[in-house]
Amino acid sequence: MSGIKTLGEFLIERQSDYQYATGELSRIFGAIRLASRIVNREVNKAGLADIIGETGVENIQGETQQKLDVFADEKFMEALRVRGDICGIGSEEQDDFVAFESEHSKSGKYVLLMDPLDGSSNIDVNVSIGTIFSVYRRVSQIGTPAVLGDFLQEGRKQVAAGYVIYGSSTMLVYTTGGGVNGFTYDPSIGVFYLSHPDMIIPETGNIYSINEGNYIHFPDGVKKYIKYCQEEDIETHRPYTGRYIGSLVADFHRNLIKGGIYIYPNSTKAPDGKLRLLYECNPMAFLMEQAGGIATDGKRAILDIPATDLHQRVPLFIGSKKMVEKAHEFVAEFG
Ligand code: AHM
Ligand code: MG
Repeated sequence: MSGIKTLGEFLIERQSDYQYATGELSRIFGAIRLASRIVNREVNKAGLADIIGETGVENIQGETQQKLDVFADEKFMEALRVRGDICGIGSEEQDDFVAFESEHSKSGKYVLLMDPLDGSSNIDVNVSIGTIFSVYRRVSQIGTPAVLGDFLQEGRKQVAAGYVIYGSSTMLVYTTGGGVNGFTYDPSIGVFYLSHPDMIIPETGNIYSINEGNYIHFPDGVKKYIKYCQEEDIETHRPYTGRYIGSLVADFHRNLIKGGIYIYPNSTKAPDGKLRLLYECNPMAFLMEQAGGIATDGKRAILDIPATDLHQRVPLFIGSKKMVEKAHEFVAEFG
């Protein structure tokens, strides 16, 4: 068994790398690991258990929640609440943040933001979905309830971020600022094993991922970049391959491994794009920068964008360094 490392072992080994090495981050990961195993079990039996389908309740963005979203939201919330290291949670599925009430939780030093089940429109067609999470140190006083300011921090302040992808295999990929590592889940014994150490995105690639059905609504710079991706050029290996799952975690994960660019731009239909800064873009941007790639809104680094609203949306250009830089050239020239 030499050389095989579990997520638990890896976290203990790396504990001294954290800026604040008190074991709390390891316990937070323990909660994430537990909740993701429970969600994984439900996702895998979704078709059998008839759990899929809509609850009919709309979330803050007016989108209809599906049962597994609610289930995942509850499981992550419960797992993190009982441990006391987190004083509050912001969730894409909740209108407002939740400040935990117990004295134990109030003395927690961290807040967590999450999209408990991203890509939920893919649940009933058996396509990969994911959980995205992001951890910050609170800015309010320890011992008091969490406040909005604890959640509205710049992405640059994240102490940890990651995702779980429920796919052909389930993986947990995370960073605490010292590189990106990926762990594959063995469901037969319930353990995550280190399978992708020190993940680095290729500097360039040949995959572009964007919902081209919205082409007509895109800004000119994005339209021209799409045409660039489709042109023939042997030296730059174009035309690129178009790959779009419509599930951010899955599109990101593939591009991280193979090299590529994912774009969810602003458009006439969605003036600020669709994706949420706090729940989706910041954690993915932290991971991407740690893997050697770039994440921007077309101009600014995502991690430097001030957070003003829990459900704030921003355009997202994320992926291989050279590809995102090329997309920027088009945006700068054509808008
Ligand atoms: P969700 O959080 O409601 O699931 O929405 C986010 C998802 C992303 O996973 C995905 O990249 C994007 O929405 C797809 O949107 P679209 O269908 O407009 O292309
Ligand atoms: Mg989402």
